[in-house]
Amino acid sequence: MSDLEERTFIAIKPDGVQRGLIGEVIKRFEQKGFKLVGMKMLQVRICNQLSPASQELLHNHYADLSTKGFFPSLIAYMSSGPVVAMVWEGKGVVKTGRVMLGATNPADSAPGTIRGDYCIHVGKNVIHGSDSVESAEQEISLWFQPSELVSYKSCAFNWLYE
Ligand code: IDP
Ligand code: MG
Repeated sequence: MSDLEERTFIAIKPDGVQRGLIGEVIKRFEQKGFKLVGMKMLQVRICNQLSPASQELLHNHYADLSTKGFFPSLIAYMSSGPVVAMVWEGKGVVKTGRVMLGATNPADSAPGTIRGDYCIHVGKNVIHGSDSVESAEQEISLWFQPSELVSYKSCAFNWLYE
């Protein structure tokens, strides 16, 4: 796979959806030049095993944090409303995506970043982004079926890349 086809998993968390930030997040990634190759809205429900998105998804997604004291509240937060799950593609999109998000704790996120501009508390930090190429691949396969992702050449490609 070409490095121009690097992919990352970005999710607008329930607070970001409720606060009307879906368009703002998409706008920032689009304007940067990254390409949207998958997107869906879903709600992870706590009690409904028939839901397309079960809590197991969140337990897998945040498996590395399962021993943290805030883990139960993190799962409750992520289940508290719809999320918008997306896959964005482009050169360096994992690392640059993290820079665009800002630090985990919005108190430390620089102005100009999404978390720096739109939130205050670490437990309501509006957006998720993969932290490495490996975790991106794992998260994308957790949240999306291969058939839900598209491959296409952007008409802006030659104006973005040398
Ligand atoms: P990240 O989202 O920047 O990758 P992680 O350390 O992977 O940060 O933590 C995942 C999510 O867990 C954070 O985005 C935040 O929503 C939540 N979280 C992390 N640390 C805390 C904390 O100390 N208190 C409450 N929630 C936290
Ligand atoms: Mg993380």
